Amino acid sequence: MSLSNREIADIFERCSDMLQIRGDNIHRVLSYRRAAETIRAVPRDLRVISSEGGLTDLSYIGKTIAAKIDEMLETDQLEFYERLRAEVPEGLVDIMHINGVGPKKAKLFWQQLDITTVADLQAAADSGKLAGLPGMGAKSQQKILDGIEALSRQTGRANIGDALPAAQQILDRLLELPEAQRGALAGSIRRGRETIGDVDILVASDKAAPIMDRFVGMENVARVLGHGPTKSSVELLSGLQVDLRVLEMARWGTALNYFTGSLAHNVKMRQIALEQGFSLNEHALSPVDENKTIIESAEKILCDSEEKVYETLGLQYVPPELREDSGEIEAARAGALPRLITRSDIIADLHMHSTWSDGKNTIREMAEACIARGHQYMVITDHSRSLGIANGLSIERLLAQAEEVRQLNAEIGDRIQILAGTEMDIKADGEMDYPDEILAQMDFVIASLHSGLQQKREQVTQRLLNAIQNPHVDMIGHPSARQFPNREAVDADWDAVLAAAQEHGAILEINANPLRLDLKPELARMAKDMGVLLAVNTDAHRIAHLDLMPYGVTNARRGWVEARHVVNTWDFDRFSRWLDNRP
Ligand code: DGT
Ligand code: CA
Ligand code: CA
Ligand code: ZN
Repeated sequence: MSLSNREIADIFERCSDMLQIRGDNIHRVLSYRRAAETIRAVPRDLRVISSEGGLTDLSYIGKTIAAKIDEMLETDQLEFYERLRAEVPEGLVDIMHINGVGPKKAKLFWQQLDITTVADLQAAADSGKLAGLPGMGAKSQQKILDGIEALSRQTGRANIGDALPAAQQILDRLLELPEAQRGALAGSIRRGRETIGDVDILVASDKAAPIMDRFVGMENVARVLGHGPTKSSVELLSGLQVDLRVLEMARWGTALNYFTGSLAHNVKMRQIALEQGFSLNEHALSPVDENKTIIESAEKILCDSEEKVYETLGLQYVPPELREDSGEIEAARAGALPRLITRSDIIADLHMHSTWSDGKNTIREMAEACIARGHQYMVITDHSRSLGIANGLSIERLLAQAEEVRQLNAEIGDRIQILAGTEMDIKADGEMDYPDEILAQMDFVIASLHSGLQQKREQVTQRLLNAIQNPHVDMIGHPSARQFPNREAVDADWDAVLAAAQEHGAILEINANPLRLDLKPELARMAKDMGVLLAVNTDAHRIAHLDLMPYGVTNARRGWVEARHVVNTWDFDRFSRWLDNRP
């Protein structure tokens, strides 16, 4: 592990906050804050800048800060920060950012009431203790409570890219226990939603106690919210809440079905069960009489698999990603569920970056990594010249890069086909960032929105249409430009965009990065219904990002997408024939 620019900036920001709480000179406080801002805006790796001796050329970075950056680059930590943390409880940083608090009050609460976490603060405000402090009153106390509530709304849902690895790790830990017969993630995380309210885990066992004990005793648990024989809940240090339920193997199917949800899917399932004379809950299918009352004397049907639940009700098995009551039950009844795409259908990645723009690995490294992941072909698509912040390529550099790609392909093309592409900016004024005669020389052209994302619907739609109608553009990257948690999708006339993509044969991307997942499932579903071509790509900026593909596949599955709708399931012959038929 080595610290990224972003992580180094975050550490300086926290140092600044802690110095401010401690009451240090404001110039010192600001020097760290400005350094953090500079680092966030730097388009190049600090490691490279440091190796060139260029750190102190950056604004607001003098010798002291540069030495601290070097220390972090070399040791992955900062002693100054560690010393500050020993002195100022780190939870105060979160407290000072609550609306209505600030550094002075954070310090006051800490010194007068020993408050060091947001939870402490909430408890003190709830019991009226804050109002008695100097400079405080009932009004300011209420304002703080409102601020805490706003904060919890903001951080209320975790991104699946954070929640899934954490959840999987917990499940794996529990399954190490000999008492655990079987385990699964349930709830929204199993359905693959983009954001997760809390994580739901089910374990089958005859002996719940050791499983519950290990769960509440994990080292990353911040608070135990409940610890019982069938259900426990914890809050992790990351803030993520996790529910664990332990049940007997014989009821696994009904339980997993119930706790996977969604609520709306469950409601429909219960209706269907009732129509067939059963009451369905997490424990069993219980026969009912004409008044829908459970017949106690009748034998209940236990299901040890989900398949059995659906089968008993005369339904096709519904994959979790479809369980949103958006037509899946009707389709399951008619035997008309789609054959959803899987990760193994995907044999190429059409969108990735290299050190030529803002990627962390060379073209050769990316190629070797794609080979290791079993891809048959790949496209290098660095940013274009307008995107200065991402070190976008001038025309000269683009052509030089294409040359390098073709040389590498000549060298290792027996192991993977490497195509020379670009992720070209659709500029804010609607122009393409490279002229047609340059695009004509590329193997594959992505066009993406990166700026002007607040523009009005007509303008954004027109920009997307310009790109789709350009005969050299093969694909629109992350079409709505949404980013979790804060960046909303652009406002566009999607009916018009999808229709144009269909007409001109342009591919729309399903970007697999969990912070994007764009097209979103609803739009992906509309697109494939209209016959628009799709592609699921990682948009990798480093080797590790190539492993984000499953998030894109899950997102596609939530859009009812099948392998036949997705071009990077095609073998290379078919894909290159398709390219040959485009300008
Ligand atoms: P989340 O946590 O907000 O991302 O969404 P879910 O779907 O994971 O919701 P959660 O954790 O409250 O509950 C997990 C599943 O349990 C939910 O999808 C359906 C089921 N469930 C929860 N409460 C009820 C209920 O009152 N009735 C029924 N039929 N099912 C429920
Ligand atoms: Ca949940
Ligand atoms: Ca839950
Ligand atoms: Zn990209």
